[in-house]
Amino acid sequence: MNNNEFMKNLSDAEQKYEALITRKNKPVDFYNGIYTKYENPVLTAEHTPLFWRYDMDPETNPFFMERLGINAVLNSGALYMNGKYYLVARVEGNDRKSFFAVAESDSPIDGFRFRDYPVRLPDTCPEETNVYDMRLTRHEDGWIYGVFCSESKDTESSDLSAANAQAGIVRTKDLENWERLPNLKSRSPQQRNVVLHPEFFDGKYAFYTRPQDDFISTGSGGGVCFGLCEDITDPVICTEEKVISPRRYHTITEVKNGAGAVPIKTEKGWIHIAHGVRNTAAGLRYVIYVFATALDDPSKLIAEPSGLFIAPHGAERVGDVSNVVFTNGAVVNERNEVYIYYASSDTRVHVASTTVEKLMDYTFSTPSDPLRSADCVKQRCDLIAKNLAYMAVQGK
Ligand code: BGC
Ligand code: BMA
Repeated sequence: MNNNEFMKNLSDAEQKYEALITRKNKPVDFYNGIYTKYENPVLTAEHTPLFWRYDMDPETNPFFMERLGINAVLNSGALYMNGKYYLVARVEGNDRKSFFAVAESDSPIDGFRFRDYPVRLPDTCPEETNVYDMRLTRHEDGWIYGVFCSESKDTESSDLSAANAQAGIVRTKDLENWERLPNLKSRSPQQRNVVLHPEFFDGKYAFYTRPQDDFISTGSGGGVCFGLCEDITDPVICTEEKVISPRRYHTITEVKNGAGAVPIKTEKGWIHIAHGVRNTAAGLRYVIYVFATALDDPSKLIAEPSGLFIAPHGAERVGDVSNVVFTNGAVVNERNEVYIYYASSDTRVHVASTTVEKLMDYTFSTPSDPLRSADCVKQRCDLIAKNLAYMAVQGK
């Protein structure tokens, strides 16, 4: 390839990149009254800077070829701070290793641009092979914590894919310099989907955990749990991990569930946006659901609207791990707007928007799951009867 061709390919790629980053997002024609969905994902592999992927020097890269491709940008922690929206995304290289990178924008729905370098996480665990799914908690102690999954090979198993998942912890003030703390210690051999509660409880740090017996299967793990920790610099769960959102037979949480975004504090309780998993002939299906816990006791379940909150739709259904939506970040701005960042099929990040008021109405006025078809029919007939009576009075 001659130099002119190199320059042309580079300039085409640069133009496409700028057009992608500056592209405006708009709501799609989807209505459920609960949240708005948007046309474009907010982050994709193509949102990563060209200089992360290409060697820009024609001498060493005569064909303007991707040298270190990016496969996907997914599960992203989120923060709203000083008028800006920050996403700490899970970026996965073509080599299947994930890392974290900060993207920021003045708008919650578009314009996200990655910083020049990914997060250079302090490398303190020689056995750690992969890191992913960071939750960002702005804690009342003044730090921003990132709690993520630190995955290592299970050397005791003869199964090559057997792994060990632990909760890694970092903290920062600026999303630029990260201090790594020891991994969280709990009685469970496996921990993924751990979230730090933003406030002290009983003077202690509080974690949402998800104990599992095994890497993939929860075994005796009963669901999303709550446990306390005295010292964040020597993080040990010192209380029993109490189940707060149990997984249940024949529901969207049958196989697994896990905390998602850091809970949102509202007048009526802490609202948790979590994920539930069931097994199907086509593999695991991940959906997002909501539950609420008491303001004075974030381990006490006070509401759980029935069923799923966000499910994969249309193109969201297809990707590296199809039929998955997953969230680990949501923000609230000063206008009480809520932006939920969720990834589809382990491939790209979308946003759904609502308000605190609507989220509260959804959480506290949606009936809960009666758990049996017969009772679900009864629940629906009650709604139909109420509506028909109301419509008759209205003369419709
Ligand atoms: C993958 C995660 C996945 C987990 C359990 C990990 O190796 O990186 O995306 O959630 O396995 O399947
Ligand atoms: C995991 C999560 C996510 C992922 C999901 C679906 O258990 O921790 O990383 O989105 O599986 O593959």
